Amino acid sequence: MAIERTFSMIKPDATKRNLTGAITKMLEDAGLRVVASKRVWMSKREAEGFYAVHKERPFFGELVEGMTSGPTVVQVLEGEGAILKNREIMGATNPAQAAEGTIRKTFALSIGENSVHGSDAPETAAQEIKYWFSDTEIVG
Ligand code: IDP
Repeated sequence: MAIERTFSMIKPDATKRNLTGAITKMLEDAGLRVVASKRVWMSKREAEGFYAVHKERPFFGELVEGMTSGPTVVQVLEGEGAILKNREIMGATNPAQAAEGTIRKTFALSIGENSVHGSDAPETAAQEIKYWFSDTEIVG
C-alpha cells in the first residue's frame, strides 16, 4: 500500500478534556506519523468554510458552534494507507456505533461531540491539508 497523507483534527470536546496526548498516542500506535500539528481556535468563518459541504444539513449550526467553542489541534498524518487507517482508528461518526478500541468509542461524548475528524478520501485529504497548512509547515 502507498504512503499517504491525511488530515486529522482533535476537536474542542477532546482538547477541553486534555485528551490531545492520549488521542495522538492512539494514532501513533496505529502506525501513523504526525508530520504537521498546530493548535487553533477556529473562527466562525473558518469552521463554516471547512464544513461547507454540510451547510444545508440540520446539524450545521450545532457543528459550527461546537468547532468554535474551544481549541482544535489540526494535524497531518502520514503512513501506509493513512486515509483508511485513520478512519478505522477513529471509529464510526456516532460513538454508540463505533467499534471497541477506536478513538470515538473510547472518548466521544455524542455524535456532535465526537472528538476527532479525519479525511475520507484522497481528494478531501488534499483539500483539507491545504485549508490549514502551507507546504513549509509539513515536515515529513
Ligand atoms: P465524519 O466526521 O465521521 O466524517 P460526517 O458525516 O462527515 O462524519 O459529519 C461531519 C461531522 O458533523 C461529524 O463528525 C459530527 O461532528 C457532525 N455531525 C454529523 N451528523 C450529526 C448529527 O446528526 N448531529 C450533530 N452533529 C452531527
